[in-house]
Amino acid sequence: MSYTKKPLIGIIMGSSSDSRIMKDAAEVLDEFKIKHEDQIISAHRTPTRLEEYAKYAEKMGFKVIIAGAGGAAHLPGMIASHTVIPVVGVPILVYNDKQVRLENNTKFSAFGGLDSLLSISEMPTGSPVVAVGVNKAGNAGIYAMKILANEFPELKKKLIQYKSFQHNSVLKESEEMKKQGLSKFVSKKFK
Ligand code: RP5
Repeated sequence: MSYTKKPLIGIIMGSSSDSRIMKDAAEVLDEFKIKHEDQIISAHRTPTRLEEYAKYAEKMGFKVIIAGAGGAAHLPGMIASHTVIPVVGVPILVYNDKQVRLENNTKFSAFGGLDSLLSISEMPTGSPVVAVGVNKAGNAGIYAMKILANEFPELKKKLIQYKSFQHNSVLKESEEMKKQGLSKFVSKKFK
């Protein structure tokens, strides 16, 4: 079995308006050449499709499902209730730009993403879904990769390399800060 040819990860989201956030998960997986399949499944607007998708994911042999949703974010939990495939939930700060906005109503969600986070993380005992931080779809991609790495030693190696890359970039930045002094460092980096 090859993770580069057959999709072993399903990425789903509740609305096209989630796609700008969810693409971060896809980008991480693309970077590591992990094939994934992406779809829009709405727990509320297409409830029957949700059940079908869970069966489809099992048939496809997906190892992980990354599910993003905003507001009353039921998608990750409902998918998890229909399958034993591990689900990583991405709480999304609802963008709401599909609706006509009232003047000055440029706010995204009344609860700033906490609504989605709690909807996803507060699953009942016995039906777990893991949740990454609000809008942290990239982390969901890395987490899914970690699950796959249990089966693919090559991916484990890549994750170790990624860790040392992170380590080295912090060291590099720290060296710059030490050399330039804090004020100069800030004005150069965040100009
Ligand atoms: C949720 O409702 C979706 O996940 C989305 O974040 C939110 C708003 O959806 P749209 O009104 O933008 O389609 O189901």
